[in-house]
Amino acid sequence: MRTQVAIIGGGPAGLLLSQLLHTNGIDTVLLERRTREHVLSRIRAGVLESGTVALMQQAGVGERVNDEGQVHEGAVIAAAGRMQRIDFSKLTGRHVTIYGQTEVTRDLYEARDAAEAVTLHECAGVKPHDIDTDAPYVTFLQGGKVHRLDCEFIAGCDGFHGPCRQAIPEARRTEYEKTYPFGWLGVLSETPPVASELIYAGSERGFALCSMRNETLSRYYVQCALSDSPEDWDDDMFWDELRRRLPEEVAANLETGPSVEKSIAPLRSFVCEPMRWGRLFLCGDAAHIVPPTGAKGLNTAASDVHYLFQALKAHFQNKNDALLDSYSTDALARIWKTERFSWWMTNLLHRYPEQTPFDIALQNAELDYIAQSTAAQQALAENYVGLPY
Ligand code: FAS
Ligand code: PHB
Repeated sequence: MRTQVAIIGGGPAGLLLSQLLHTNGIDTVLLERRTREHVLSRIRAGVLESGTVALMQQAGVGERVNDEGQVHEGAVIAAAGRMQRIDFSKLTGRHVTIYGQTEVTRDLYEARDAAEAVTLHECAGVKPHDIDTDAPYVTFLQGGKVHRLDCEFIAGCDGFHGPCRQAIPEARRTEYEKTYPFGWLGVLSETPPVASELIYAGSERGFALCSMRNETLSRYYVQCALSDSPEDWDDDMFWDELRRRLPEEVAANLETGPSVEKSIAPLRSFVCEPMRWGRLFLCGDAAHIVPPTGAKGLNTAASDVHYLFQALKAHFQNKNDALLDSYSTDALARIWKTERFSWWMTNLLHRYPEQTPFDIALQNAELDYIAQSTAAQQALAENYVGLPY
């Protein structure tokens, strides 16, 4: 089997890259470890930057997100006794779109089907080879047989636990990591959202987030202990704790119902440098992770895809490798800014186990500053809607 670009991983990064390359006549084969149903069962991100939506349109999958995605022109920070709306449109002229990652992957899978693209599922033992030569290849097990896929480039879109990052020699990799002493317990409920915009709440009991997928599907999160498991929280316990962390006037409007999904995600900041080794290019969670507080995970995978797509297009169409050579530097410059913003939003709104009164006073001073300064609100807004590519 041969292709121009082998893509390892069928999450949003791999699917979006394969579809963008296809629209420019560049052949790909995508190798995914899990079944399509499993990939589509994941409940993850919900907020799309305008750049991510633009990439979906460029990839020919912009119709449903345009029809069903909800444009949000602001969000509320509820902490320190106040509800502070951050007006994205007024402060930046831009907005975000509420559209679940599950739907993004669904749209991309359907586009790959329509293009009769080669997307192989249940591929086991996927392994990149000879990445530091001009004839790399990938081996994998599928249907009880070992297969070899020869290619010109390999895109490592295999997420945090995939094999591609490890294919870069350990001695040449620099990995930066920060783990947070708490997680997020997330609940999906078939109930109307408590508010028309997202509410990021900080309280002495910890962080909470009120989000949604559409007018009848709500997504809520509460900060929880790393030692917790979803089974420790029955629905009533979750709703009671969420109410305690919200302003009274919001809690009074909360419509509860049975959870249709309940999961805990640990919070971590992680960056691997470089993101390229020979003919292997890392993309998305394979290279970096952010705490979800800034709604950046999926969107930073999308910006990596933008840089890698432009670089591969320049190679195949103009025999120009300048963008391939600058890919890691270009992608990391934006990634580190999203790491900073996600870390900053997390510090602003979460309660840490060993927090001192001084730490809490600093949090409140930051919240006061945001409430009183248009410049501070603009800085938050321009990071949240997405920095330029
Ligand atoms: P993904 O992890 O989505 O996709 C990688 C793919 O590679 C997977 O399908 C995996 O099965 C496949 N793979 C792995 N190993 C392989 C192998 N050996 N061979 C072949 N395939 C392999 N971001 C937000 O913005 N907001 C959120 O609320 C949010 N919540 C999250 C909750 C959880 C539990 C997690 C894990 C992440 C969350 N994220 C959130 C971040 C998330 O959305 C990621 O940023 C996004 O999925 C990144 O997309 P990919 O880079 O494609 O990685
Ligand atoms: C979500 O809707 O899942 C969501 C929204 C904003 C975040 C994180 C998650 O910052």
